[in-house]
Amino acid sequence: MELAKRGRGWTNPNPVVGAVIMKDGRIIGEGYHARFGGLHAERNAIASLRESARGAAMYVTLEPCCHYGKTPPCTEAILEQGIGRVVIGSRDPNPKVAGKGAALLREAGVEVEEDFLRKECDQLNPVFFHYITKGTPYVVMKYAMTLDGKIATCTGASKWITGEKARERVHCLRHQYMGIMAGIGTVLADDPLLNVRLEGKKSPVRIICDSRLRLPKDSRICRTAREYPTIVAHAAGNQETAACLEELGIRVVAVPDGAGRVDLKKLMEFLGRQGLDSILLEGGGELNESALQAGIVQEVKVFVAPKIFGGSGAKTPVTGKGVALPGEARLFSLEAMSQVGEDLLLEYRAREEEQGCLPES
Ligand code: AOF
Ligand code: ZN
Repeated sequence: MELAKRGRGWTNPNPVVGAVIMKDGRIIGEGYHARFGGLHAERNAIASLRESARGAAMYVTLEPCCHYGKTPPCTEAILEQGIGRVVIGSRDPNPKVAGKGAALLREAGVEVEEDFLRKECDQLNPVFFHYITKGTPYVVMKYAMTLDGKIATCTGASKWITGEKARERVHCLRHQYMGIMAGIGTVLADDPLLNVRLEGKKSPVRIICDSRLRLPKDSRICRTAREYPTIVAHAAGNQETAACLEELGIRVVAVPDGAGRVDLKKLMEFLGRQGLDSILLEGGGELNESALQAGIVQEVKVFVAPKIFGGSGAKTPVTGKGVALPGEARLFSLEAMSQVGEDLLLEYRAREEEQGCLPES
């Protein structure tokens, strides 16, 4: 699992996978999937061998593939090496694999154990499981708030809520997901770049929801559109403005919902078709509410800063209409909590997602 994590951000839309080969209680080989299109974890582990793996055991976080994709089947390499036992963490919901990898190995006489640390292994790839089965990006709503639930002061100032460590963590998250999405309100208020400013990490595709195409030509998003791929989704923007933005290198798409706003479900289908497996949603409140209402949010990550702003007009993470009764609330399950510098990071999965995305055991 630790090996698998090294591939984070580089393998999308493929999973992160780690593999270890054991013989006589010793690790004789290890590898991970390092980048999209590259060798799979199993083959990298085999490539690292300095001795024969005949009769050895392979521990792998995901069921080995048995299909010809960008690389030949891993099951073939495992059999060639004479590996006698394969211990598998996650099952692979990819229809091309889905149990066929494990079955093929068994039929060839390999001892196969499945569901080993399955829950922990599954947690490595929520994005892959969602995208391979649904075809739409896995959406992570992220925000930072004070103890009293504010994302800005009453004057609108928001720099900064959390400390440096938490802000650095956000940049790591941006590297991990293929897209980053914000509403025009946030862009007009903060003029953000929405890129990654860390050595050796990559930036996501920027997606701006801008119903009426109000994105200013001199915004930092527009000025950097040739450097960082940018998509602007609108509902009722005029042709001329759209053409202007396109000239700056921005991809402009019309996804109207019939009520003058962007249809987020349709936008997710479009982005999925473009190959985007994951999106970090960085609000603000209006877009967050619309995203929740559209049912496109799979995960929520909240940074809580040890401060209080107060102010009845100060912005909160989710605005819009909201629900009328507590019983109508959207429900989430706590997945993890950790301290990042002086701030707290709370990570939640949407309840529907929890039931819907993982393959049956
Ligand atoms: C990976 N890395 O380590 C393993 C994967 O297009 P390909 O040939 O790279 O195959 C991608 C599929 O292979 C992927 O959807 C998953 O089902 C399976 N296993 N993929 O990218 C790996 N073991
Ligand atoms: Zn493979």
